[in-house]
Amino acid sequence: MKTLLNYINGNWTASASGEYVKVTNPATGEVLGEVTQSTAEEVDQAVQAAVAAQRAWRLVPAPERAEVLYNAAHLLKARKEELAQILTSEMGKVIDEGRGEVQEAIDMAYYMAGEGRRLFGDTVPSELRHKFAMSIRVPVGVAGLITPWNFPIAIASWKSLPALVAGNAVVWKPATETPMIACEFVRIYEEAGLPAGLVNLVHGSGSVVGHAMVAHPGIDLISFTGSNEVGKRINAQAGALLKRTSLEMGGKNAVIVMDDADLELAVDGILWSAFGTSGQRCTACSRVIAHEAVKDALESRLLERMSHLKLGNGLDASVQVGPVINRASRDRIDSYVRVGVEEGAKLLGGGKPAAEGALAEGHFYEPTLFTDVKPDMRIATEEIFGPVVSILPVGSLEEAIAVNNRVEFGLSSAIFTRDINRAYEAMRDLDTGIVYVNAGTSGAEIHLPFGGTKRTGNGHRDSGVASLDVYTEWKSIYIDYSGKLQRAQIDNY
Ligand code: UN1
Repeated sequence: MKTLLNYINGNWTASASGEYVKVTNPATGEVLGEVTQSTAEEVDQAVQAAVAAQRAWRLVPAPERAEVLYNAAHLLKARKEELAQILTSEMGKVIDEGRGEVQEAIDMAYYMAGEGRRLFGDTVPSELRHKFAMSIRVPVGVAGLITPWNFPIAIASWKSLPALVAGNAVVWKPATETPMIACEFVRIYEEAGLPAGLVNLVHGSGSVVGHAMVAHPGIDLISFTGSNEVGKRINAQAGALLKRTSLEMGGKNAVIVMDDADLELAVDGILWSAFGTSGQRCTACSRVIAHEAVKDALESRLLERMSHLKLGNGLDASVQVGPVINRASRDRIDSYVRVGVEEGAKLLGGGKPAAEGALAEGHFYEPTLFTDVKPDMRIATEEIFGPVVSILPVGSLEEAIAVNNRVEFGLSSAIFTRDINRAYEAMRDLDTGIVYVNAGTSGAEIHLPFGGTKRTGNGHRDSGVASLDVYTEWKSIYIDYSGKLQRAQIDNY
């Protein structure tokens, strides 16, 4: 059994609290380790280390900072399989997806390392003679990262890599369910040559460690991915301190299937987006907005394919659907299914926990399909974060787009159609941060901005160049080489 420790100022230490939480494999119930539970005191130690380390780091040329990121990228790549196994054992996603997630971190590391030689600002003409004008990016200072269990290394990479290449230090609270992969990621930074104090890992609960991070005056910004409920609390607490927050929260993503769609392709896309990661992605498809002309065909094809999905331990390569994260999550998913039935939605398949044989040791839920779901039902509007998908029939593209847009979230959406005019109309009108044409709602690539509209976020983006906006301030610089006072807007007019 492993003991998972904090990493503060380059030292692996246990919290003085003496408290630990067990880490278990959600597929088997096996106890994998225990993780130290920190207090505000350790947050303070981490912040002090970060503040001191950042003072020197900001002066290291960005291409040199990037060398550490390249090293980290190589190490992530060399350890891809080992990391994927760890990730799957503590989080549950099937091993293929575990590998995919580690690949996402590798891609992000190479991409952000490249930013060491870009970090572009603008040089623009001055309106005055003998005057030069430019804008540059400067680090914000110390970034507080609070990350979820569903993509424990990919999302940590989206946040920590741009923070570091831009010259910030990091205090990171990973999810309590996934401390093993977090420790491995930090070990990689350590081995890559990152100076002590630049990444500090503080394990513990949101109510103690997360709260202390948001409150700490030495942490300049908070980047958070997780539930809306927690995001709102962070925003309120940070807002009172005028602290920058980047929030990425819920989704209620839909796949639109038009009457001219390639149905087999749409079924592939829906199955992957709805049941991949057992529906526990921010980008998961939880609504299928189906044109009534293809609704029946879609239902029968989906049901047929669902009946062949194999549930089990994600480390077994033949398994397609792993467990959900814990018992509470399984129960919450089940209560949503009961709500759906009570609301009058038609349950076509699944609809209960899966607990036969070896599955009884873990937390499994049957892939579940509802149909004849109305747009205002709770199962059509609230994030379920499990393998449950609802079919909502519509009669036109306009209605499909309206149904997509009426939820309070706006992360990802997709349309299956062979009509290029309809595709472009959807690209223009779907009110989400990510839109797919002829692919499911999952599968964002790291060099594009990741995030959503409305209550999914607060206008910021993870990954892509856009993520640099979270971790940098703009500084505008004017150099007057005229040798005299030149007043802008006055002396030139
Ligand atoms: C998430 O669920 O928060 O697009 C991240 C995807 C993955 C990332 C998901 N690349 O589904």
